[in-house]
Amino acid sequence: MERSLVLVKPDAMQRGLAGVIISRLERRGLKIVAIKMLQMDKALAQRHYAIHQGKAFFNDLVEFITSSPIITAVFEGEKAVEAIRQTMGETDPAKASPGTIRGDFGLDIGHNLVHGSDSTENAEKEISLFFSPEEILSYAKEIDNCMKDLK
Ligand code: DAT
Ligand code: MG
Repeated sequence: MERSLVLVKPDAMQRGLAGVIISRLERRGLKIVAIKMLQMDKALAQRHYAIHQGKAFFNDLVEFITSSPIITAVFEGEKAVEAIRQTMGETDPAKASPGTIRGDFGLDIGHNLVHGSDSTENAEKEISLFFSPEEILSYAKEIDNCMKDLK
């Protein structure tokens, strides 16, 4: 089953939006298989956002993501990466559709509330930055069987 890494970013934590963000992902049908709260340090932020090193916004991004505790979680489900990206909305909240997390709660690209991995390959890499294999708990839910019957 596909997995993806989600970060509830500092702006969402400060605004009290952690619950609604996690809830929207759960209600989409995604399963939490790992979750914890932490404050990223500069080194972890630079590794997590390594692909953006050298871009104009990189330093601000690192400063922002390390500015407050965050919640990090692994969500599991069919096409989890794509489903989470859709539920989050476009990177720039000003362009994100209403009904998405970013489209409903944000306006500023530098404060877009939530991170979700952009590919299964990056998901695996990002998950390993935040979680050891023992911290990821796969478990069955009754609903899994119901959904299987519907296919
Ligand atoms: P996403 O978070 O949708 O995967 P990304 O990987 O392109 O977007 O960028 C990572 C984060 O960097 C993004 O969530 C917010 C910030 N960012 C991206 N483009 C930016 C820009 N043009 N100006 C300021 N911050 C930006
Ligand atoms: Mg990205």
